[in-house]
Amino acid sequence: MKISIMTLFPEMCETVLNESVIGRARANGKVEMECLNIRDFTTDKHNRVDFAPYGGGGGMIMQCQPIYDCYKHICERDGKKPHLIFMSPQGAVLTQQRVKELAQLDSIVLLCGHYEGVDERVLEEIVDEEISIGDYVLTGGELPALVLADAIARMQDGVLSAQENFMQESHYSGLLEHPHYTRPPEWMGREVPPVLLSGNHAEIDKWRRAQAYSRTMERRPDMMEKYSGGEIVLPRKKKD
Ligand code: 4FM
Repeated sequence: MKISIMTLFPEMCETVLNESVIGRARANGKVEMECLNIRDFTTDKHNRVDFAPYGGGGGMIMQCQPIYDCYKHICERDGKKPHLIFMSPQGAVLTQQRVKELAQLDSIVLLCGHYEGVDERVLEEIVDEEISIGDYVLTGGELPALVLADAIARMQDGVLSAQENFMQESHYSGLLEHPHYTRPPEWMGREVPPVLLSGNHAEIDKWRRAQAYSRTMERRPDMMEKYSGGEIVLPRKKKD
């Protein structure tokens, strides 16, 4: 999987992508990521990439030419037309289901807008899909692109540890997570639930599953409805 980010702020993206789990995955060749500076592709003699909107109103609009030439560069270099996603609040809201589907593709380009918008004509010409990370407005598409890149990267083979993969594939998936605890056993008068210290793995599993259900029921009843449509694993009743 190769993810290319088209942005006016490539250093911001590189910095984030070189850290932590994704940074390690890149270094180990588990995912390929690159950040392209849209400004490098402008043909404007003053290196401009944006102008005032036709029809007036405030702000600046990103021009077609540098964005189109940047995408064309990727296409010609790689000899294919990778799936291009434009990050914007007008897009379909991202779900883990869509992340899993996108994670199967072999190359993706993420286009980050900035300022007041992007000229609609280049969007019509090159965008395959428009995705939003949620119903709020940011100053640009970089943070959303990094969110999507992170979500896709962690689905690739070898990025998560065996333990982390197990958690993801476990029967709790589709529910919120159970609470987690680590040392010490008592902190500021708060004790770790004793079952977790019992060493009884069947009981621990039962407790965690019950916690996942009650949290989901309480905090995200909408998720519970969807989950009920899938595989239901109710906490086992105790045998008499
Ligand atoms: C996007 C600003 C394009 C300017 C943005 C342009 C967003 C979101 C978002 C801000 N993107 N999910 N929410 N983008 O707020 O994806 Cl030109």
